Amino acid sequence: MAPANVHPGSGSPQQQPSAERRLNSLVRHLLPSSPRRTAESSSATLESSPTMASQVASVFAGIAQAPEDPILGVTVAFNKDPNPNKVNLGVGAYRTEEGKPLVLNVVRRAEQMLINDPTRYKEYLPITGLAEFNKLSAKLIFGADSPAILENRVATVQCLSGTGSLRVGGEFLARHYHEHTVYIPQPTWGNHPKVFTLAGLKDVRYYRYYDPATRGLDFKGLLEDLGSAPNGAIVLIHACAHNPTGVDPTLDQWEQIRQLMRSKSLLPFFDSAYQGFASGSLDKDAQSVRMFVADGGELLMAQSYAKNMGMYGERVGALSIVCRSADVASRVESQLKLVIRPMYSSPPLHGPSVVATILKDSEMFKEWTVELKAMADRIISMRQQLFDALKARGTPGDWSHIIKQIGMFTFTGLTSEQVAFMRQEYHIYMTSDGRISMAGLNAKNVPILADAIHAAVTQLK
Ligand code: PGU
Repeated sequence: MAPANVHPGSGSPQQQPSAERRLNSLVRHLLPSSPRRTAESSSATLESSPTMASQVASVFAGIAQAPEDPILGVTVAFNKDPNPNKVNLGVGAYRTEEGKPLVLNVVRRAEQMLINDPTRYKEYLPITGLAEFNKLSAKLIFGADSPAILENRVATVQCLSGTGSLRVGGEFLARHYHEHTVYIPQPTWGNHPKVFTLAGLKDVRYYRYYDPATRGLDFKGLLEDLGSAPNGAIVLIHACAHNPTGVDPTLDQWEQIRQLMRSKSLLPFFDSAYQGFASGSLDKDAQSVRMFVADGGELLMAQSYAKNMGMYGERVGALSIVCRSADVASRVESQLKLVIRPMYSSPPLHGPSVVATILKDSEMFKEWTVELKAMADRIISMRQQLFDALKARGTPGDWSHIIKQIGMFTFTGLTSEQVAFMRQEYHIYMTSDGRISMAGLNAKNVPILADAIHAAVTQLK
């Protein structure tokens, strides 16, 4: 019988590495034997024949199929739908009135400037990232005249967008903070509990936040739950434009939350993914954070430029830890480096260079705020259009929460059955909790959405 495992260029069976020979002999052993092998089949080897390779048990054979992500999986399903009129209101990503993703003009301009600069290299950044970007990011969220910045007691490290900032902050706390209980709002962005648990903060608990009856803040429940939290517990707070509910505390309520938290030494961990998107003003959307900094206490801040600068895929963000003194901040930074180095060594260069170019130039900064406000305003006008469209149809229910809620999302109150019905019948995609990304709406698809909601609430009660 001719040798069964000669691969073109691989030499005689004797010259093959022994592991490969053993594998090929295993393949021969597992395959049904044929007394008369043709020259073609006899020349097949493990590498050249996927069908043969697939008959060897994989070392990963026992792995279960993982479910799709509840948010990003909506886009996966949307992309598979061939219907030309489909609408994606799942992921929180801005779309223009024409339904297209947007790169801000000011971002294009900054990128062009960077490309035209022959002095720029692609060297590694330090573990902590681009120093200029870090300083500017802290100023953006805390305010240029923030006492914490002026007193040099903020440790800021560049991270992989908001998610990476939360993760690095979580791991830092798991290593160096005495309390591992973290409270997150009910409901919250679905990744929060996973990020914290995997960062080593294993005791994740919920505090009441949203009241489905009023479609507003459950302020009493929030105060009760934080009031009974163990002293020193970490509390995750959405700085503005709460995801998914679009419900934020008033300034007066923030002040009460601050007093309660400080009285129990609860450690605030702010997540700021939407600065500028709630009101259109960067300063206004940072008010909650600045109240907590003004009292001199400590906190963590995870910042993302995904939405407000449209830098989604560039993964630009920062983690700041506000400390009591410059000395503590410097030691905190040294420990943050030990969290980051074995995780991804150092962060990417392009995104933060673009952001820093914009933040440090007053004229470009101004241009950014105008573009940001235009995005926020378009979203606000979509709220009104959707509300009006439902009113015009006489859709049962009170839909005023659509115009009361703020930020990128409306938490519609639609049930998961109604959501499934709208996907099936109208090719409208949203997360199963009934959240819709207002940024995905435009004058063309608002009537389609309103028809779908009307049908869903009248047919499936
Ligand atoms: N925190 C909150 C409250 C968020 O809503 C998001 C993104 C992040 C952090 C993370 O943002 P990155 O800066 O991109 O890491 N939430 C969006 C985007 C899709 C997703 O789930 O990541 C959303 O649709 O909820």
